[in-house]
Amino acid sequence: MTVTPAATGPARAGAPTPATPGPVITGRDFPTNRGGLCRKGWTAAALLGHPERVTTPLLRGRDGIHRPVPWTLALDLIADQVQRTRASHGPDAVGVFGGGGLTNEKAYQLGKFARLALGTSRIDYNGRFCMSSAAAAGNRAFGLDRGLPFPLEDLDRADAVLLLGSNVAETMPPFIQHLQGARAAGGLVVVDPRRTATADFTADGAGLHLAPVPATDLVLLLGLSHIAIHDGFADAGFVASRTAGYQAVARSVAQWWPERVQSITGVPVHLLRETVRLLAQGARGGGSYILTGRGVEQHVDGTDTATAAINLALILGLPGSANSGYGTLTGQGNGQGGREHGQKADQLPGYRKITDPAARKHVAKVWGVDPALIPGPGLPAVELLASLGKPNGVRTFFIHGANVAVSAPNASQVLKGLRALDFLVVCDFFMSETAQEADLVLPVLQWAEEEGTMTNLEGRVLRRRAALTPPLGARSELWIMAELACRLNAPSVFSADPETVFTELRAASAGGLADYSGIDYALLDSGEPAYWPYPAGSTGTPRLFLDAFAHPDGRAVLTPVSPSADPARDPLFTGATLALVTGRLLEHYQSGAQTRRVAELAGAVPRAQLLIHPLAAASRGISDGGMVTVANTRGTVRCQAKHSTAIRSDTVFLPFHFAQDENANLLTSQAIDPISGMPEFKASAVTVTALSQN
Ligand SMILES: Nc1nc2c(c(=O)[nH]1)N[C@H]1C(S)=C(S)[C@@H](COP(=O)(O)OP(=O)(O)OC[C@H]3O[C@@H](n4cnc5c(=O)[nH]c(N)nc54)[C@H](O)[C@@H]3O)O[C@H]1N2
Ligand SMILES: Nc1nc2c(c(=O)[nH]1)N[C@H]1C(S)=C(S)[C@@H](COP(=O)(O)OP(=O)(O)OC[C@H]3O[C@@H](n4cnc5c(=O)[nH]c(N)nc54)[C@H](O)[C@@H]3O)O[C@H]1N2
Ligand SMILES: [Mo]
Repeated sequence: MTVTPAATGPARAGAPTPATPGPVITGRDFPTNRGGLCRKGWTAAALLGHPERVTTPLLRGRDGIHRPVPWTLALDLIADQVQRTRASHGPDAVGVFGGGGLTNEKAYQLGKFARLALGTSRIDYNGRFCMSSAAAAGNRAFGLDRGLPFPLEDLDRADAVLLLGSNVAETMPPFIQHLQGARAAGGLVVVDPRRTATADFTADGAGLHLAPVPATDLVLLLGLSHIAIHDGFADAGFVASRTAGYQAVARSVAQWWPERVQSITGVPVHLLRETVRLLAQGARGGGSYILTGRGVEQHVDGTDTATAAINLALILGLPGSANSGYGTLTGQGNGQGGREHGQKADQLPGYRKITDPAARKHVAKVWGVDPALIPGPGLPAVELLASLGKPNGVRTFFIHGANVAVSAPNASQVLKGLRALDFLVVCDFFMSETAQEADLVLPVLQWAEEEGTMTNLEGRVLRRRAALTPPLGARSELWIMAELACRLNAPSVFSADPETVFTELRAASAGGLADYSGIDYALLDSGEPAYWPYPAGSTGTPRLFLDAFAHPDGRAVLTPVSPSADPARDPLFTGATLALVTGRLLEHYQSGAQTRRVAELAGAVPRAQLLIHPLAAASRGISDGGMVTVANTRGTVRCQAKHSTAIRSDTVFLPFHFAQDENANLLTSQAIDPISGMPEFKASAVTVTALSQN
């Protein structure tokens, strides 16, 4: 491809001017974290002026080396490439991958950019890997998905909290304070195959730790529902007046008697009974909550498992009460808002369905286009990535805010796909492993440099203020989209100004499930809490479902679910294989693209370690600190072993924060949950072998 250099020019249209913080509440008063930050939070500032920051567009030459090019040239090149791809392969050969870390404004505009400027249906995002199963279960049961349908502070007064597959002590340290009440009442129950730092909080009479065989949580939850019903703990009044589907669920759990559940999950019957007793007792006292995390959701049956957790909560009468409930703990910075406004394959802004004619009509009107111009549903993330470079697949790909070369399942196949593309554009501020594969890297702004809004795990919309001037050469993604839309003669308007985009988002979301129409920047700046749905003229909704659930008849729906033998799932525990569980460490964030660059964090945990029980290690001749290979048909990881009695002896654990041959996702599979599209991140069969040291 021939390119003609053009002048960069001094204009920095995409760079916002730092704003003075408004008269907002101070960090220490903020109820969610009470001013507390975890270690990553305190060190995040180290990344802002980092020497490895990308500060100019970089074009990869034939020799594979990235060299600076001016912005005008970079944008012209992209527009030209998009047009060629569309002309030869059709609009769906252009694809977009977004991120749950993007502000609401960027996530919204990215969805619109894909559908109108690129004309493609092929957009999805990394939240598919994160919140999709819980979201699908929430929609199914409640008719609406907001991670916590209540303010986090409500937990403080609870007597019992059942925390399934979540290691908040490492992944959300400020959250721990909200478990104090349950601990004091002896009612904290942590379900994790590892004795995590979170499970340790149940010690000394503070509660229970259940350590099931990985991927058996669905059975565990069916067993808990069985006990709730058969031991007389069901809340008959609530079930009759506020739910539908109870009878079918009651029938379906009849076969999951406690001893059978013990034999599959390994959790003793008395602990199952005690868990139900604590929850039922709590519900009659200070309150009870059931919370799920990625450990139970990131499975091929993640939606059904989250559904089983909700069924249990409904049987006990927890949701919709003022002091009890069910929730899922949302992960990424904008994991909530990022899943509401259109960067999902099947979604339009305001949590609308792209297949719903009324939704298309509403959004098309706001965008000033014919509804027929909005493409239909695209492909969920795993399938989208699997289509890269394939016949009828995506050939020109945009990535905004994800490091898929490390974080997506079956990473070696993903890398192959990235390399098979005709053209890859990656917007990032670092040369992540994914950016290294890009034909063009576009340097964008970091959190402290941009204006916008985020929606937290409670559905509370928050303002993000620009506090720093970005490096010369970096641009906002809104500006990049606006410039490209202009070059592609896109219909509608693409603004580079966050407040203008937010105003449009409000109109697009009006009347949808996630209605933001009554929220504006002035309201957010005033410090008034803004929980969605917040229709114009209302004062928002801190607590959902108190009077009605979001289904048309106002009832919550119990759906019978049962374990099935999914042929795509790795059979666990055959021969000498161990179950590989992946997850997080306190010191690192996600693919490590950011935290491996912070000296303090990289120094604390410089490389991947495989947690293995001393018994499993001994039978394989693996020493503490010795090197091992962890392998299956998809790939091989080489790393150090660390003996630990805090893990089941049939299970090993690897964090997914590391790259190259320490990347845990070399081992995970692309098998997905048929309802949510969530991949199986949490249970892979592996063989572990000592590497002979010479
Ligand atoms: N330090 C740090 N904090 C983070 C992040 C980070 O990368 N680093 N990422 C953020 C994001 S995006 C997210 S989504 C959240 C995730 O937060 P969490 O959900 O707390 O994180 P994970 O470590 O992925 O998984 C939680 C636990 O699930 C357990 N687990 C694995 N398999 C199973 C199973 O089959 N059953 C059960 N019951 N448990 C299982 C693991 O042992 C692990 O301890 O954290 C957020 N916070
Ligand atoms: N094996 C295994 N794999 C997993 C998981 C697991 O538990 N186990 N968890 C999954 C989950 S829950 C998640 S959320 C994903 C996370 O996976 P990723 O989102 O791929 O992980 P990050 O490291 O956060 O990558 C974000 C990238 O975007 C850049 N970035 C940050 N902010 C912005 C922005 O505003 N704009 C742009 N353009 N770039 C930005 C960062 O520098 C970084 O390179 O990983 C998933 N993968
Ligand atoms: Mo996540």
